[in-house]
Amino acid sequence: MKGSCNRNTRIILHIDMDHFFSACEEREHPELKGNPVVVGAEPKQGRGRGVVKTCNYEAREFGIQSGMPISTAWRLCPNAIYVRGNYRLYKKVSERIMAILKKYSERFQRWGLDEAFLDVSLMTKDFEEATKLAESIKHEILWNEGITCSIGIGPNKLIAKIASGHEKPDGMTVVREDDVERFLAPLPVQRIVGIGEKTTAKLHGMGIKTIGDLAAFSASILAQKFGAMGMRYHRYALGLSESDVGERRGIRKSIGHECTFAVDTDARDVVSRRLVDICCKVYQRATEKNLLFKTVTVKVRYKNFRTFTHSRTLSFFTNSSQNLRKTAEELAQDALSGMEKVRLLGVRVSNLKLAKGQRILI
Ligand code: TTP
Ligand code: MG
Repeated sequence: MKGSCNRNTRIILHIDMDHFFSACEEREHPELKGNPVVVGAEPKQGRGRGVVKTCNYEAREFGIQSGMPISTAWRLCPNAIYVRGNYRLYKKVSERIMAILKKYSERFQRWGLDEAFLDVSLMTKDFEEATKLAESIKHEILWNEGITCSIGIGPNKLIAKIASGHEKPDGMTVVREDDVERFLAPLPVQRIVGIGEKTTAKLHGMGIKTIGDLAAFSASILAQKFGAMGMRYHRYALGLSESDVGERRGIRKSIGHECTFAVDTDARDVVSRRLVDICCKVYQRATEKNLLFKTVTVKVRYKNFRTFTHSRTLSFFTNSSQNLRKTAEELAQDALSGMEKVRLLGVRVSNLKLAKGQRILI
């Protein structure tokens, strides 16, 4: 819909780099361009362990995706170029991109290594002007860093974020306030931030497949089934989100660490020791960033790739290593009580807040 918008309407951009890690690799090694490129563990002729971190869009055409075992990626495309991650490089490129973005609006919020929000309401008079500004951003990042990004423009952070993923790669999706319902209704529920695999499965069981289905569903039944999150999902499905850009500047959503055993194991002491090591790493990273956490998640992947994740939300925020370790051990107990061999173990803390600060919500 054209024309200038109501001045109360906010105009928010969400910028997300395309296939970020592999794009950085292509930028450093232009000879990779045009080939399928996979960043992650060593494939070892299909016997490699560990997972794909990301891959470029050429590799995605073979069905490869983030989080997939590297051995599966190899089966799908043995001729892809496999690269181990160079995190120092990704961090540097990320910092330079964030510096570019910050110049466009002081209402800036980094949202992970390769994505950020900008509130441009004060410097653009309508969505047309905001689109032109977004084109300049894309151009400047491509010119300076050789990397494409996708930008979503919407009346709030929720819509902007969903929109940036709508036409990847090198996309630009504009959703004006009047178009929100039409835009959201046909999308699958898992496009809403925070709706992961488990919640999606539950919602499907209730006959809710699309965001439109969720918006039309009874908020009170959602609250009964999912607690406070149910109410929030319903509000999100209606396209409602009030949080300001910059509210949680620089704070991440979760901190996790996982590792794949060199050999699948059912030795309880080996698994327990590794769980403690992983907890230590997560604890260190959380305290370095001065963060408290409330939710602990343990992930166990078995030899047959069946994956168990179990979370517990404590009734208080904490940064105690003992709380983390004890909760992780309790959560892991069920998963490790069987005889099945374990392939991968992971621990994640979420529901974070700064030791002095606000909670992290979109
Ligand atoms: P994403 O933005 O989710 O993915 P992407 O940039 O690779 O691809 P897209 O074009 O779909 O945006 O994540 C950014 C980077 O974070 C990604 O390049 C690699 C890393 N990452 C992981 O390490 N593990 C993961 O499971 C995911 C999803 C991403
Ligand atoms: Mg990305």
